[in-house]
Amino acid sequence: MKRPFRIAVTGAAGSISNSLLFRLAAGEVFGTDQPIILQLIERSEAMEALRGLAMELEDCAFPLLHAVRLHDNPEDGFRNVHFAFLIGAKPRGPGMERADLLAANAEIFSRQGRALNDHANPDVKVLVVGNPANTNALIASRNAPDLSPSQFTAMSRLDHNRAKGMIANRTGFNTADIRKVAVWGNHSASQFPDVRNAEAMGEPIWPGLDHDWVDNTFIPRVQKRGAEIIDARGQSSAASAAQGAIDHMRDWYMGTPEGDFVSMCIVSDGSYGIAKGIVFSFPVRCRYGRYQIVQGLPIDDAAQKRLDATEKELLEEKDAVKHLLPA
Ligand code: NAX
Repeated sequence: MKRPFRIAVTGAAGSISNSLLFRLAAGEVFGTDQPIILQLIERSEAMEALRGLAMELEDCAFPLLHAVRLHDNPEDGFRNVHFAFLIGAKPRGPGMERADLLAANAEIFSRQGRALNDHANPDVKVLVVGNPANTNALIASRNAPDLSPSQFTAMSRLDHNRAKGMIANRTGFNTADIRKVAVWGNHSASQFPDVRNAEAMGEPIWPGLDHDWVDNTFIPRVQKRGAEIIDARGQSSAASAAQGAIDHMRDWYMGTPEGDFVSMCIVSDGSYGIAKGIVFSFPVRCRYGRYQIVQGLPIDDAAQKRLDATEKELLEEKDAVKHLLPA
């Protein structure tokens, strides 16, 4: 029997976690022969709800789930964890400005970064889902000086999957046949979902696509899909966000399929001229638990404008929290 992985999840009583946790416990991320221990973290006000969720997990009698621990602070919750899903975040309240939202979350994620630094397994892999996800990941990473920045990522996989789903719908192919979709930049309405290199059954789809549809329907629709879902169901994406988190962590740990790439927000190394140090979504390939940016994809003038716009937004976010970023 393998030794269990310790997995931390913050915001564990929330909507996304409610979909994620049962699938984690069923083995969908780390494999059906990998036992896990869940270390669930919530605000003290939500501990009773979390207790209820833990009872349900227990009642499923998942063979892989060796233990569930409940914590109301990240210092205990992150102890010895191998993987951390940072899902809990402060939502935007009435009258709250973007800068206030960034600052409120900066406090949460700087504490969590320090706690990961001091208490997690030194090889911990971190996925930030809570918004503003890219800048939250940057703050956590900068507060974890003993960990490598490459251990901190944020989620653009939901956007990637949305783009893939829409292209499959448009072209009549199955999503499994669509490859090499990419999402660049911030997980926000400035992101650039890019299908210029996409293939269906190994053939390029760009020449056969209506480029007006791409610019005026596809791109804005992926960018604003989160709002479209809130309008329709009165709540933000939950099950699809959990699916994005599952896909992100599974591919990071297990590797991406041959001949394809996925999108992950990672600390920029300057590839494609993107400012070093910001957390930016790039097309990546994963192998042996590491990821590498896919190099050499063609970027034309229109694509460059879109990259510039989303990079600018991330630089502004970084500037708004600069006082909370240790040198
Ligand atoms: P919910 O409001 O249902 O749940 C959030 C949970 O986090 C709550 O139970 C709350 O008590 C807890 N929490 C808040 N601060 C915490 C802290 N400091 N420590 C531990 N727990 C804390 O939100 P949910 O729908 O689950 O969404 C969670 C986050 O994901 C939000 O920030 C949301 O904006 C973000 N999203 C990110 C997406 C992405 O693609 N990156 C897509 C989906 C989602 O919108």
